[in-house]
Amino acid sequence: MAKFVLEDSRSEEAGRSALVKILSVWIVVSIIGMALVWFVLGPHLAPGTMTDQAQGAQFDIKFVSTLVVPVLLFVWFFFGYSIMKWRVRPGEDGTLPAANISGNSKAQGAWYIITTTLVLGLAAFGTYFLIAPAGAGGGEGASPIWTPGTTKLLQVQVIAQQWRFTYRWPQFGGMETTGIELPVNTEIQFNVTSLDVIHDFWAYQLGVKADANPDYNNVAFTKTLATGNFTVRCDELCGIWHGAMFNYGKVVSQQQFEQWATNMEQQNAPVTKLLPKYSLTYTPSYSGAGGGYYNTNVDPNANL
Ligand SMILES: [Cu+2]
Repeated sequence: MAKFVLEDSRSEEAGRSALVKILSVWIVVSIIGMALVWFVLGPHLAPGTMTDQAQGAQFDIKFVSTLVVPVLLFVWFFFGYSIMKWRVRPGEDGTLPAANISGNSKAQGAWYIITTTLVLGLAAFGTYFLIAPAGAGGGEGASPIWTPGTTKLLQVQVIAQQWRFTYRWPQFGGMETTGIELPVNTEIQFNVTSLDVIHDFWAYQLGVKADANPDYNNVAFTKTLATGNFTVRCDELCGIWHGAMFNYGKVVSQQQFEQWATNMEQQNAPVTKLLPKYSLTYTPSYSGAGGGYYNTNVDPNANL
């Protein structure tokens, strides 16, 4: 068998100069790419900037997306360069390129150190930003660990059921509405529950997402920062019309909100009278989905 002869481009020196070439182009392109992602793409990333929590999520996504650029480019550059320069040509020993990498402790060490640092760094970053500085906007369960640190909260109960959301307002006489409006620059406390199966309250542009479980009060916070529209979707497969379980909401001025809520309270007063007492969870009636719902241990026929 003919001995394999190293070409110039495969000597150690040539390899090093190739690496320097790849690295310099990589650094320049990475800086440009990172700037583009941060400044051009960044402000358009989901979920927007309508609330504190949305802003926080957008920052996290922007940061991670920017960090991804050099990693992705390095893989592409290295891959492209390898194919062009180091591919096995007809008549060559195909095991040589692999042999150059296996057992290369420098390359392997660098790989381990860089990937471990990146992953652990991201874990620390994610954990920190999940808790500080403004909470994550996620459902925190019945006794939330992170709270906004103010007692001046607008409380909105989200009642999910197959296949709609209803909103209940304990600070407005316990009225129920099918739509949702929120005042700007206000801390909101969502109390999310379900009347039947597992749903999920996902107010996309608010950066809020909380599971809606029957017989459970799931609390989520957000602080509105800008007016605008938002979409509410169910984000837990909940039956045949799951895909149709959505509605729209609005963040409006505080004055507009007061007006809307007061109007709704008056309009709904006759219905509110018939509702069960405001409660953090409700048990459905035995008469099924069409039959409304009642607090635990209340005989639905007692009012008839
Ligand atoms: Cu649902």
